[in-house]
Amino acid sequence: MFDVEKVREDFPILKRKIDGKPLVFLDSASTSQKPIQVINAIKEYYEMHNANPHRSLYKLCEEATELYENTRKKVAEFINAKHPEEIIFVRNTNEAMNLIAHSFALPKLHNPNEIILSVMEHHANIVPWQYVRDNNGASLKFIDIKKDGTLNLEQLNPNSNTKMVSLTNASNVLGTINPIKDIGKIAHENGSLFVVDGAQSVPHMPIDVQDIGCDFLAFSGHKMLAPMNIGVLYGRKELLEDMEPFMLGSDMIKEVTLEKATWNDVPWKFEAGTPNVEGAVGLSTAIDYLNDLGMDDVRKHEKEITAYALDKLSEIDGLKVYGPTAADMRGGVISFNLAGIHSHDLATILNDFGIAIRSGHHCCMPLMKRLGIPAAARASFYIYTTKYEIDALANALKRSKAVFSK
Ligand code: 7TS
Repeated sequence: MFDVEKVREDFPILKRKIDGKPLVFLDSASTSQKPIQVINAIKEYYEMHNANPHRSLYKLCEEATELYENTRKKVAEFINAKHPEEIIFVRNTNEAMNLIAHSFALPKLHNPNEIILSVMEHHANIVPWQYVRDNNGASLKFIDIKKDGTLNLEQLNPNSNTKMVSLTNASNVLGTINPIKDIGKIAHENGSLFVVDGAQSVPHMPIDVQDIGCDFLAFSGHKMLAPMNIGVLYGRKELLEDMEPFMLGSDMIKEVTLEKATWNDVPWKFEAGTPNVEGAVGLSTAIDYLNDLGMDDVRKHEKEITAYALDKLSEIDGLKVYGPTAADMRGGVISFNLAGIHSHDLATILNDFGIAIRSGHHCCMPLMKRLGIPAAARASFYIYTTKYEIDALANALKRSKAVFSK
């Protein structure tokens, strides 16, 4: 049985006060807070097992290697990948997208090939493809959104030149959850690869790469209870084997002479240099934590909080929420503007109440332009978010409005 108060006890930071007021952390879409289990696992790693993995035969090295490689297996199970070798450790979603762009798209796509994206993408899923376009002549097409903040899928319409469709599973601004399984089917019927940005979905709902049928999935550990600088690129094994390496040096090499080098097998071919074992240990513990809660219950809790928040925010005059109106069509983020107040001012005032929200363009400048706004405020939720925190947000927003109307 999911018990939010019990969950909160595991997060030391949630006991913090901000200028004497209890912290209300509503910025989990930027990065999640970390439970004590993850913090302790990292501490134990450094106290007991630290060594550079894959390199030597002594006990500590064996242990560090096992911790790192066992996390790969755990991640594979978590997203139901067929093989652990399909899991590449990267720093974050941005790096995962760069890896696909450099190792797959740059060498394999060219004019007149097309990549389909959407206007709701995070810069991480736009800028690497612009680089590909500018360096190999491929073209980009952007699917628009409809009035309700969902994708206009009539515009998907791939043609014989469309080689890749890359879309977010859940928008970090609109909250929209896209029908990726249906989109993947259309992409594959056309012979296009399907890339999914899972930064805002993998931490929040059950994700099964075989069921979705995607070719690549990118996500960040730091948004799902793990530390920063450990992320994942899932890729189908046949594709990874046929791709060029991304970064060159040490662990990704099989043999080097002064004349040439040969590459290690997948996945190590894509992991140059000393890896982030501490991050892997944290990610492994984070996945255990989420599995213990159950990803269905994680989603259920967030849907309930989102529905409650949509309801509470709708009571505030002059407050406009962006994205779908129904909580089942959204992840746990709500972006909004309050008439006459810039989102940065709003975030500053809310900070005085101990409330942490994000403001600005959320690394989605093209979407801001499409919505005709310079910026938005955003509250985002996770397993530790409570209804009383939403009440605190709604009350603080009402007070902010009063301050500004003076
Ligand atoms: N894709 C989406 C949909 C995201 O929301 C983010 C981060 C990224 C990619 C990039 O993740 P990173 O770990 O590589 O940075 N989004 C946010 C956000 O909404 N606020 O801060 C970071």
